[in-house]
Order: sequence, then structure tokens, then C-alpha cells
Amino acid sequence: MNPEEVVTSVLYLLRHASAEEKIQKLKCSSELIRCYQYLEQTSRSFAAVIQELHPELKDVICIYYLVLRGLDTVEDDMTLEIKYKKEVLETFYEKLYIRGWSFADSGPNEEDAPLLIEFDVVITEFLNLKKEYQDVIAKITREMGMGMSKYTTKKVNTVEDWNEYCHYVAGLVGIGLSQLFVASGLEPSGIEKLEALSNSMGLFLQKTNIIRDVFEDVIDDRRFWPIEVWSKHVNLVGDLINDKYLTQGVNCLNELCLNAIEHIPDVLDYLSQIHDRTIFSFCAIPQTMAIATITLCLNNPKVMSENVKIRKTEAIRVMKQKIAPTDAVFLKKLDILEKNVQLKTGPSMANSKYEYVRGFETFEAVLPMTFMVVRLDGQNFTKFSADHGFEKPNDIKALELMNFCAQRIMSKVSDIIFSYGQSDEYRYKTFSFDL
Ligand code: D61
Ligand code: MG
Repeated sequence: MNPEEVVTSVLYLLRHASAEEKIQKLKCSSELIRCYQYLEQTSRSFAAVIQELHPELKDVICIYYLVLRGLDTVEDDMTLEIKYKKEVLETFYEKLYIRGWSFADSGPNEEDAPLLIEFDVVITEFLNLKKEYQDVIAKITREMGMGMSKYTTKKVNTVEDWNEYCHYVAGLVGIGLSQLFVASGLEPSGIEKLEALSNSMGLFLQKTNIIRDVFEDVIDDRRFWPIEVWSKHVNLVGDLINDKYLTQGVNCLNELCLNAIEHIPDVLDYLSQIHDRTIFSFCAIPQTMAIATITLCLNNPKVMSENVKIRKTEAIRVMKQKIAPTDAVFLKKLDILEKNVQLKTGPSMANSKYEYVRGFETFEAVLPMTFMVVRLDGQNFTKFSADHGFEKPNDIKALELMNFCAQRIMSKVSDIIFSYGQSDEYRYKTFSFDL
């Protein structure tokens, strides 16, 4: 871990009371405290961002998460008899209105089985929510249950199937969230109608997970990579994690990464429409993690032989983003401490002819979540095209050359997280991780 990451982790831990401390401080029913304990237990990535949400939405989203996590625990359970599983998935939304209902038939390896065994506490808190929130959660649960039931017997063959499966298990989550944001009054009406953008928010997260988890999933006989894609590269799905077919596996990996990356423009579009700061962080942080994860997976042979994950410190750095700009004092302290660490680690240049370079060390702060776009425009492209006999309007040689140049630039400038070409120019997006 480099010094900056040490600082980041320590300050993050200082700033963030342990989950248990936070939960105990909650002045609310024992059932709701139980729900927040289950949120911490069942979600590595969403628990922290949900608890930073505006008070009007925090409990609603916590219950929304637990209801769908309960449903997913039935879906992921490979020990349940198919007919029974389909029935439980398709009628799960009805159980939300049956006080005291719980589910004790989970298989022995289901990590989240305790949530279903004590699901009655989730139902109690669900029924405490305003009706408009209940209606959204119940409708999404019904549609997701139907979709999950369909894919218990249907394979993910085509890329369309992949999009449809990810819609059922993640796109619907985004569509429901947009409706809850508007129902809370924290977001103006409009975002709930942009279902395609909300859907892309879910698809990018789910596809990134499915791509990252291929090694574990193939080992556990779970099949989420579309057959239509991997069968172009290898004959058997097991070959994907077989060293002998590593090149083919990585080519398939890259094809799916590029497919997932196509959702990012929608994600940016969606984020640019969010007004409430807590909702913005809640939406943007998981997406930022996913961008960091897909960047890590792209062209990375390790994905085919182990479960790659972005470093915890990287994750904390992203989380740090949510420090409100008003916390300038805190930021100032953070800044100074960071500079001190740099100074301690870098040779001191004070009172030397290099004193002036310190001017370049000053930390240029940009607003959190700022995307910088660098546009590289082709110069004398017409002459260049003529010299190389490029066909108009698109010549594959020219496009491949531009892609090749872009890959070289991205391999050199690691701050660039995303780039795309259009006509004779390329745009490179960098992202302000640090303030
Ligand atoms: C803005 C902010 C958060 C968003 C969003 C927009 C749009 C979609 C999502 C979150 C959902 C992203 C899902 C990605 C992680 N994949 C899973 O959890 C898979 O299960 C999917 C079915 C259950 C969904 C539960 C869920 C997840 C996140 C939420 C939420 C509900 C409600 C509110 C906020 C976030 C995966 O499960 C892995 C596991 O079992 O641990 C699977 O089984 O494929
Ligand atoms: Mg699942």
C-alpha cells in the first residue's frame, strides 16, 4: 500500500464509525435495527452508500434492497427443486403482505439464508412504509421474480438474452429506484420515465459482476456468459478457464467488456440528471467502482484463473468522493496531510534552485465527480486518407489505426478511464478521483 492509500484508509476509518456503532445509534424499532444488520451482512458494496442517503429515502432503499436480496437468495440456490423454486420466485411479491412469513428451505451453502429465515422482520418494516413506496417495491419484486423464474429453465444464449437476464436482475432495480427517488420528492418527476437510462445503470453493474466472476461461476456450474459469444472463441464453457485456451478466453473477455462499456454513456447521462447530492453519490459510487473493475478486467488474463477485485484502498478513495464540498476544513486537513506525506517521501527542494517547481505541486482541486474530456482531433486527415488510399466514409484500416493509437495512449496515460472515437477524432475521459 502506498503512503497516500494508508492515509486514505486511516482517515476513512476515522471518519466512518463502524457499521455496528452506527446501527446501535439508530433510534428506531428493533426490527429496523435487524434490517440494517442484515444490510451490512448481505451487501458488501451497497450498505455504506445506502446509509448515507437522505433520511426520507434511507429506510425505503434498505428495505427495497433486502426484499430483492431475499428473492435473489432463492434464485441463486441450486439445491431447490425447479418447480418449487419457480413457484416461490413468482409468488414472492405476495409474501410481502403476509405478516410473519419467512422461508427456511434454503440450501446449506446459501450465505444469505439467515435473511430469509428472519424475513418476517423485513415484512414488518415493508408494511411500515408509505403505500407509494410499497407499490413500487412490490411491482419490481413481481417482475423480477417472473424474469428469474423464466431463466431458471432458459439458458442465456444470445446477447439479447444476456441483456434481458440482466434487465430482470439489475435493470429493474434501477427502474424501481428512479420511481422511489421521484416518489420521495427529492428528485423532480422525469427521471422515472427514462427507463432505458435506469436500465443501463443496472446492466452496467450486473454485466461487470458477471464478467469479473467468470472463474468462480464456471467452477460452480453457473452460466451467465452468453453462449452465442463464448462459443465463437472456445468449444466448451469450461475451456474459458482452461490455461490451454487462455488467448481465446481473453478475446472473449474483451468482447464482453466492450459490450458492457457501451452502457457508460447512458450511465453518465443518468447521473447528469440527478439533483440530490446523497442520491448522486448513492448512484455514482457503485458505477465508479464498476468502471474501475471493468478497467481492471479488460485484457487481463488473471480474470480467467482467479477472482480479480479492485483494491480496497481504491474503493475507499472512490467512497471518499462523497465528502461534501462544505467539508472544506476537513479537506484542507486531508490536503495538508497528503502534502506532508508527499514531502516526507519526496526529497525536499526548499532553498534550492528548484524551489520554483513547488509551484507545480499545488493541488488543483476540481469538483467531485468531474469528468474531464480531452478531444484529440485528426489533423490533415483528408490528405492522410488520400496518401493511404482510405475508402470513405469508413475504412477499416483507418478505424483500426485510430483504435490502436487510442489503446497506446490509454496504456500510457492510466488516468484515462474511457475513450471513444467519432469521425476523425478521439475523446478521452479522465475522472477526478481526488479532490
Ligand atoms: C443506482 C444505484 C444502484 C443501483 C442502480 C442504480 C441500478 C441497479 C442496481 C443498483 C442493482 C445492481 C445489481 C448488481 C449486483 N448484482 C446482484 O446483486 C445480483 O443479484 C441481483 C438480484 C438482486 C438485486 C438486489 C439489489 C442489489 C443492489 C441494490 C438493490 C437490490 C436495491 C437498492 C439498491 C441497490 C447477484 O447477486 C450477487 C449476490 O448474490 O451477492 C446475482 O445473483 O447475480
Ligand atoms: Mg442471483
